[in-house]
Amino acid sequence: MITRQSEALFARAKEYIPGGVNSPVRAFRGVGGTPRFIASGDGSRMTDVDANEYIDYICSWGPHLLGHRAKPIIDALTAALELGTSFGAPTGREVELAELIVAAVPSVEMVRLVNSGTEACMSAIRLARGYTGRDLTVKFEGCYHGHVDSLLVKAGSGVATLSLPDTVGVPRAFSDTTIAIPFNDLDRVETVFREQGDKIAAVIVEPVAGNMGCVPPLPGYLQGLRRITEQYGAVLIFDEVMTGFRLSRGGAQELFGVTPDLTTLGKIIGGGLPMAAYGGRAEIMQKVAPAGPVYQAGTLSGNPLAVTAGIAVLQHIEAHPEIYETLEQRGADLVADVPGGLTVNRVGSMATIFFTTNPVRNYEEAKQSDTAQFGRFFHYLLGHGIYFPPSQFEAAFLSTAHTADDVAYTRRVIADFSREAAA
Ligand code: HOZ
Repeated sequence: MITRQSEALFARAKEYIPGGVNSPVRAFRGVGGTPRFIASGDGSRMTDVDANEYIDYICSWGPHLLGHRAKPIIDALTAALELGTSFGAPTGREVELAELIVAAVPSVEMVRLVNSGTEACMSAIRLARGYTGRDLTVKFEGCYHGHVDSLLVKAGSGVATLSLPDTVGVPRAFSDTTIAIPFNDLDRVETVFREQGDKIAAVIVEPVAGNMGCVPPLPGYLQGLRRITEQYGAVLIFDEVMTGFRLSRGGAQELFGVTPDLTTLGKIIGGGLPMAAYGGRAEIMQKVAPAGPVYQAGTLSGNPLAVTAGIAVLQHIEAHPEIYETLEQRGADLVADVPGGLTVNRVGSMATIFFTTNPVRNYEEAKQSDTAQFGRFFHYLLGHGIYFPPSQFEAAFLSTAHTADDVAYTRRVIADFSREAAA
């Protein structure tokens, strides 16, 4: 596979952009080699600047539920461009998107639009503090809620991929407000609340973790978090930036039947443009300025183009509820032939193949994976035109544009890799 143009661009990029990328995992440090610079995307495929084509299982890290250049999004954006790109004043389209989110996500009675998942989680935490008058946050090791100061403690995603100490640049006073405990361990949550329950403002969790690889909640875990937070008057925040509108129209909270107090959303609700949101019970959301005293603002919040793309996706989802059956089927098919000796975690259209024989239920277990072998797997797939996340600690995503043939081919290549690796 020729990668000359990508190599040249990467060399240039490193002169001007730290590490040559604008978000760390993209640099391929977890797997080695040169990141592919992408020229275009269409449906399930991306093409790099050397004209290599890949079946894309990153989907822009989640947003492309309908695949690249989905027609409803492109049509809506083309029309919207004619009207202007940003006004810094309210638009009817923001109201429309808010209504679509509220209609779909069980916990969300009111919603505020922001620009990134980081911003959504940061704002939700601040709101929980303002609402409860308490300072502490409980998070789970290996979960990642964006690069919010206090939430980088024991974070997954790029922090895990690069094995970085998680608090460089974060004042001790901020990280001291975070209690990080293992995912999927309710006893630890009980203990923490018994000891400091009256100081805890919020528990924030990815209901299906995606940033230590895909790690589903154990049966009863989310229900347990709901019960304990209710008992102690803490705000339960589901970070559904990855899972929102991916696992079902109502996200993981609908799938598992647990309603948090606040929810953060991102990725799919922007249809590939920068967009995120936080929302929840009206009583809590009414504390956000200017309705209430908890301040949060943004010049490009509710940007008309991002909102237009979001509306197009959410309307499509509303009109086509059957997409979730297709996504489930494709997800199941993708990992159907993964041989023993590896651990597959999958919920619907998000999945991770862990290079370990152990079950992976938390970050400690994810870290048992053979990351060197994962790197070989990644490059084998890439060499066969399949673009998986370049880190053991990320989830792969499918879209409705992935065909049965795409998945069957990928499945064969995964099986070939395993056979060759065992030989
Ligand atoms: N933090 C993202 C994955 N969990 C990576 C985002 C990106 O590199 O675009």
